[in-house]
Amino acid sequence: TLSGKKQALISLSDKKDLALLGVGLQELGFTIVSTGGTASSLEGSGVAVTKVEELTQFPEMLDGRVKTLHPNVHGGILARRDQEHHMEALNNHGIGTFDVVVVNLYPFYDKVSASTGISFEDGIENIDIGGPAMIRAAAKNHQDVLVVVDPSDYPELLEHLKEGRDDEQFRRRLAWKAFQHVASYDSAVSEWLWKQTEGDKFPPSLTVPLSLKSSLRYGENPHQKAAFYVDKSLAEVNAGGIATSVQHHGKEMSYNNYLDADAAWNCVCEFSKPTCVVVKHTNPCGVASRDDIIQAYRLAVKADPVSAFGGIVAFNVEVDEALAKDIREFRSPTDGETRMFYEIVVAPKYTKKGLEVLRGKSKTLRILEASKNIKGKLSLRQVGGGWLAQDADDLTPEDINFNIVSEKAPLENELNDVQFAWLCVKHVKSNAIVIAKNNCMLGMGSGQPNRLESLRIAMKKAGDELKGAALASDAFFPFAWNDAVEEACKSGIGFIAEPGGSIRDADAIDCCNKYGVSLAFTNVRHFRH
Ligand code: 93A
Repeated sequence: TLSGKKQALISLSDKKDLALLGVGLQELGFTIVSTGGTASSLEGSGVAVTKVEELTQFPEMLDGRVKTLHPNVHGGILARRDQEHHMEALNNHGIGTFDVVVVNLYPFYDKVSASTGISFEDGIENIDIGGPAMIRAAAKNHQDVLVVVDPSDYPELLEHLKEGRDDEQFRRRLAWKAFQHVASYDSAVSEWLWKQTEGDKFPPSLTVPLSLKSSLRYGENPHQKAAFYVDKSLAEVNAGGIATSVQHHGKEMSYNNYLDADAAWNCVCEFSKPTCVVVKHTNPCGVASRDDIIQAYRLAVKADPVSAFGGIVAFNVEVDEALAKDIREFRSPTDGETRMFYEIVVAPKYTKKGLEVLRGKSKTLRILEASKNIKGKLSLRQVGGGWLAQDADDLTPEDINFNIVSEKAPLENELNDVQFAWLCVKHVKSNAIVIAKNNCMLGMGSGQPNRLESLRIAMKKAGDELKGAALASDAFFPFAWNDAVEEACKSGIGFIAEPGGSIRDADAIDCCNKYGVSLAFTNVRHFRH
């Protein structure tokens, strides 16, 4: 500064740890310049402050729209200390330099989140202009200015200043973080404005505000580097999902863990009755609903105990002590001896005791608490050189009509079985076939390049139990006679549900009629690739 005293500029909406910062900087001999609310809060903590109006010799004006947008602020941030003419210009105008700039922005996401339902005008007023300008200026001039946007960086900042260190890497890291903060903020504003203009019209604008959640040890394989990003716009509106889940215990989540946990959680959230879903390599390999969740858990594992070993177990109800003990003790139905081993347990809630028991199962078992995904999200997939965007497959059983096209009409319990199979098949990779009975998945075939092969795998897994069971197919059967439909009918399947829409639909109907099997067309396809 002019007086030779170091200056810090602080302007914060999120005032977390402000006292710690203010007191720390004051003790280090900094003069602190601040905006209205931030200044009052600092004074309340016994920190001396210069109000920004004193510095600019202008009042905050236009309802606060113009507070810090002034050469006395921006000159002091942007001047290059190593350029004589820059310093001369500051001197001529009596402008002091800023060594530290701490700013975070108006809480835009919170304000425009659906739950609070704010007006368009209020949304506009919550677009921060002065804040990003200061952050960008300081980040551009990070060679001379330390810019901080995250309260968790205050301790390191203070330590850095105390030791008089000059660590170029630290400055650059802060600048990187600053630009990320502003970029994700601007994406959220842009996304919101798009929605105000275009509603839910497709295609959407793709300015997804991402922030790095964590670096991962590796990707799908150990030779691939990997990281996990959170969609801030979704996180801020509490959109739920695996990205915002809380890990209570266990080894660090891996790339594949996130994929599998997501698949298991999405599937289990479909069901309204107490349900357990076991996932392996992103496919549900065991699903069961029961009033007693322990029974559901055992049945889900029993559906395919070989696959369930090392799998992900998800529940849509709280895990209490009794369930946790069963998860801990349950022995593999294959040999009746080996205790089942899992990578992850996911549930919406745990009792204290339940958590304690699960923690005792193994050091590595990852225990996740997740909240339900909101609907209407965008699904994005990368292909070489671009992205594919689509609506998430959000249809619920209420959206599906099982139109009976066979002579034989199903009984009520058979209709229930087919609905259950349908909810499962939606979460199995195509070509997907699911066989289910009495709220329990008996067999599934996934990922085969032809439907017949998926059917055969599902039937093999269901074994003798498939007599009278229901079968769901994620897409229509291209052939019936001497093909999948006839094989299913011959095996004793009682009810088949498929979308229909094949040029050989009539064959499928004739075939089911010949064998006395019920057939429903849903008109809805659930490919998942
Ligand atoms: O309305 S603004 O876009 N115009 C400005 O000149 C300005 N300067 C700082 N918003 C501005 N700010 C923002 O005010 C900061 O980014 C910070 O989030 C907030 C702090 O205000 P206060 O100290 O009054 O609580």
